[in-house]
Amino acid sequence: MPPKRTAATTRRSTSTPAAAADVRPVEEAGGRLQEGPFLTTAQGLRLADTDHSLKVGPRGPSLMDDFHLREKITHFDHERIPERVVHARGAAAHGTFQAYGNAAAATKAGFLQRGRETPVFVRFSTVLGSRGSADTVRDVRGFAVKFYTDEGSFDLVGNNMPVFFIQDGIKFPDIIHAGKPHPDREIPQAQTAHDTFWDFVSLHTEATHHVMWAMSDRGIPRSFRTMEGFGVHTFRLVNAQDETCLVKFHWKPVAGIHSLVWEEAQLAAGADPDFHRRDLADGIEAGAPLEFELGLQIMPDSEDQTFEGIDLLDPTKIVPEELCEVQLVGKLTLDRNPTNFFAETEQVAFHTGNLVPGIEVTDDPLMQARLFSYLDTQLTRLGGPNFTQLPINCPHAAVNDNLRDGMHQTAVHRGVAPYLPNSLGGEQEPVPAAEAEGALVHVPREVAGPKIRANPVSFGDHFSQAALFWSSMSEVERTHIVEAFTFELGKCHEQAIRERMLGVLAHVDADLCTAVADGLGLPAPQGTPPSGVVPSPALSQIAFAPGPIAGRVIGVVADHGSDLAGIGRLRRAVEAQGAVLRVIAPVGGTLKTKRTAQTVDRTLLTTRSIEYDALVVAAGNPTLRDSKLTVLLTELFRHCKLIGAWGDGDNVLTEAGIDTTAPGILIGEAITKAYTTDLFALVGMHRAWDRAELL
Ligand code: HDD
Repeated sequence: MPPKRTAATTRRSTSTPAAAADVRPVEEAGGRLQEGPFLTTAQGLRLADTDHSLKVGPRGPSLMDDFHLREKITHFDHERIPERVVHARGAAAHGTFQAYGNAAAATKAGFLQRGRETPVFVRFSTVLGSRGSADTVRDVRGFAVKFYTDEGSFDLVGNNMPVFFIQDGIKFPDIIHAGKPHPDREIPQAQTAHDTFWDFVSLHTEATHHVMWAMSDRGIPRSFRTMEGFGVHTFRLVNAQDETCLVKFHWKPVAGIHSLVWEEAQLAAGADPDFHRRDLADGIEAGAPLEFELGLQIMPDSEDQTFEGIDLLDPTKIVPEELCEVQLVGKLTLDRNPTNFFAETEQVAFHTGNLVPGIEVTDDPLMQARLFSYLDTQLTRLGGPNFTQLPINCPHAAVNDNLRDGMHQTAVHRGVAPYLPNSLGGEQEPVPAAEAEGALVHVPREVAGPKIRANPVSFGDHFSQAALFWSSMSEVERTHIVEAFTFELGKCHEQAIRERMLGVLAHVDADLCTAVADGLGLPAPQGTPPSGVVPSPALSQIAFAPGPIAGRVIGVVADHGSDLAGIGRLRRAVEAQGAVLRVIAPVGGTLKTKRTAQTVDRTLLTTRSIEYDALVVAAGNPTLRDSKLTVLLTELFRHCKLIGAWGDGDNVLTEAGIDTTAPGILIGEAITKAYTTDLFALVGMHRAWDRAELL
């Protein structure tokens, strides 16, 4: 059967009145569904053989008239598109945003009104690495959300850190050139532990607050589901009465904010470079959607656009939550994996200029440059101006844009008058809408001043919030920050860069500077750190109460002869929490007793400690011993993760040299309700940080 032709594909361009732009859904586009019983060419011709090129006899040569060979190879030759210039490595998911309905006083944006549910597509990413780089490197994570609202698409293109390296977008190429691999040898990949990055940062002190975040645990999240997201800039909201306020957007993870430790991040980069991508897809597939609440910090739209002395146009500054509460206005649920990575995750195009009525931008000079860059970059990356017609980029609102032609035009537009005004379009010709009809009408604002290249004086404060961040950290978080700076600067070859960066840290905090200097074996310079800094406890990510464990992975070490009934009870309890249980045994296959069986998910050869948030040893094999098991357990111990055993399983821990009296070690008689309750509470705390003192 030839593909069915639709009205859209057969209609010829005439002088009939133009209707809405006629973009064919992909499933109607000439039989491109990749279905049907037979293999065909791109023209739909059925193929008899796709394994042998057309040759003169079995030993060739190949013939020029093999159109199938040429089509197959030509298409393959052009399969790749340029990767994103930044944020090339990413993974994404579909979901919905449910508004709580309490934001109407601040904004008229339709998707934030009561009862609204909006489809979304979210892409998480790292900034510096190439498309094939490892997930767990120390870096900022992108958190880009496309809301397909019925007023048009709104993109909130944020990061997992609320501040940025630079205050003015004109510096973006500089910071990225400094952070990317060195241009001569293209190394190191996906990391900032090298000379050019620290050369730039140490000379460019407005990056100091940002690098405090990047060197903290925020730079190595446990998973996409356990990181915060931030719109970074201050936005302007407009309500139905045309009243405005200034706002900062936050995403709060329901699973809590949790990170890896540095050694895990490094191990994962080798053992499973797809660590975050796999976790995202596996979690969704296992029925544990990712959940985040959208929060707003709402501040008056004051003349000077400051709040409590903080310049709201400076993207290197936060507004501490203790000064301005984050009000939760809706929930994002990511529960569907993409069907095709290239079509969706790779081709999705975000743009900070995709706004809806009720949300406007401010004069933040970083934001202003972004408004240009996001549209521009797609022209190269996606090969022309029609990328909004790609299914993942199609708005769910009706489109009637008078934009015509261009590379890869898939719409068959009607009519002869794609211009305004016209007298030939007939009654259905689009007309500009009024504000009451849903148009985005910019709030009128007076703008005046001399034409200059300069920063406001307030942008000159580069240290007060870096010190605020440091002062808000717990002891263990501070240790991690010191170790991160020491590691990164230790990887620099130029002594002058290390010394200059120590000079910068001396202006943040003397203890921080001394600890890093000690690690580098250098003298600590004197600085003038800010005084009177008031910590913001909300910045620390140490848990004080157990959080949910959905999406977490618990390993159970077992062998033939283990308490399989106990493993069965443990599995049911773990799965009831939305978490995953994996059985690890010396070799693969199935562990069986007469009454029950457990499939082995990993062997000691195919697993590594980074895969587990907790690991328990089953009763029944007290002599189980293997050097790989010892490595597994000692890594978990070092990373302060929960380790448990029931019955005589604790012998295995002792054999491996694990101190079973240390914090975060759970020994029980059997798998009972009480045991699993304690287990989940400890996993919900993420780590037994008290153990760190023993290490
Ligand atoms: Fe950007 C991609 C986030 C500043 C220019 N950016 C990109 C992505 C995220 C961010 C999450 C990946 C989107 C995706 O998944 O496709 N960028 C930010 C944040 C910034 C920021 C939170 C500061 C607050 N970006 C920024 C500046 C510029 C750019 C100042 C240029 C002046 N960003 C780009 C870009 C990218 C991009 C070159 C590369 C791929 C793309 O846009 O679509 O246009």
